Amino acid sequence: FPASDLQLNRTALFPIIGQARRQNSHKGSNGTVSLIGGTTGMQGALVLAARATLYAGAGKTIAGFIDNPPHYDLQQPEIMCRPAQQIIFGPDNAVVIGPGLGSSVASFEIVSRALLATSPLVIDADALNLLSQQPALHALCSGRDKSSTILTPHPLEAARLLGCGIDVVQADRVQAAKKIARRFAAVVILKGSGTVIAHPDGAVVINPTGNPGLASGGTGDVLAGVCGALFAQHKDCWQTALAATYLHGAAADNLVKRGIGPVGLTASELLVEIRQQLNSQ
Ligand code: B4P
Ligand code: MG
Repeated sequence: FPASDLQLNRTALFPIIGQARRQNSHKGSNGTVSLIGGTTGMQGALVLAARATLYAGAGKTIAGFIDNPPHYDLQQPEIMCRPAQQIIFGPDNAVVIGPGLGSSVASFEIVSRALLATSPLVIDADALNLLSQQPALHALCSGRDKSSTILTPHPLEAARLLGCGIDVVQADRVQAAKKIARRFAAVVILKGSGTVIAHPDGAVVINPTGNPGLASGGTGDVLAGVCGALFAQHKDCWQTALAATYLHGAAADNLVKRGIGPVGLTASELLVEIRQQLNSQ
């Protein structure tokens, strides 16, 4: 994609959205996503992110729960549920870390392991909070290949990453996203109305899709899952961040057009719509 003057639309995102699958593809060639988080009381966050990976086309999804893993997801038995400690990091698995992760010692340790691995990595929620609190994690993040990490903060998480107030972030969202991208050497998706996507090299794009129907619990977890699935399939960090954000917002816009929201739109309802968006030409 071209850099800062990119008009984000379906045509620009053709490398990912509406692309036919190779006739002889198989689940191994459609990308594996491992997700880490879901502490007791927050398991739903990881489940939502894991379900989103399936609807966004991942070949294989493994959900690693930081404690008390469920045997399986009754509604989505395609997801393999494991203790987080059993997740294997490798260059071929995309990893989503953070939804419902908590801030225990075990959480810190697994975030370090994830940052040290070469896997394409999506860092969300509690993993972002650990990153902002722990200089050792910050150093590991900055040392990674900058085309292998996506950070997905909402404004409060962004404020923690920058060590400033939420009002400062919201007063200049483009600058805030750029600063985080540079500081952590990662592609940043600064969420909220007018989500800003920033590249560590300075490129910046404002996403045109999305609406206040997304302002409810779990929609951020769905976005993290979509990022993981597209990253696993297409490998390109920047394209993944742009396409995932666009698709997630477009799904919400289409639901609202059909009267499903904005009031009462649920994160789960985004899933089927995201699949439809991804397959439509
Ligand atoms: P948490 O308690 O950490 O919430 P969460 O678990 O991360 O929720 P979730 O994962 O579902 O949603 P997320 O925001 O990641 O913290 C929430 C707290 O952070 C709030 O209580 C508030 O203090 C602060 N906060 C969060 N967002 C804020 C904002 N925009 N302004 C000021 N304070 C904020 O992901 C939500 C998804 O929905 C994103 O994709 C986002 O882009 C989208 N979205 C939300 N509102 C939208 C809108 N009006 N228009 C378009 N898209 C919107
Ligand atoms: Mg969130």
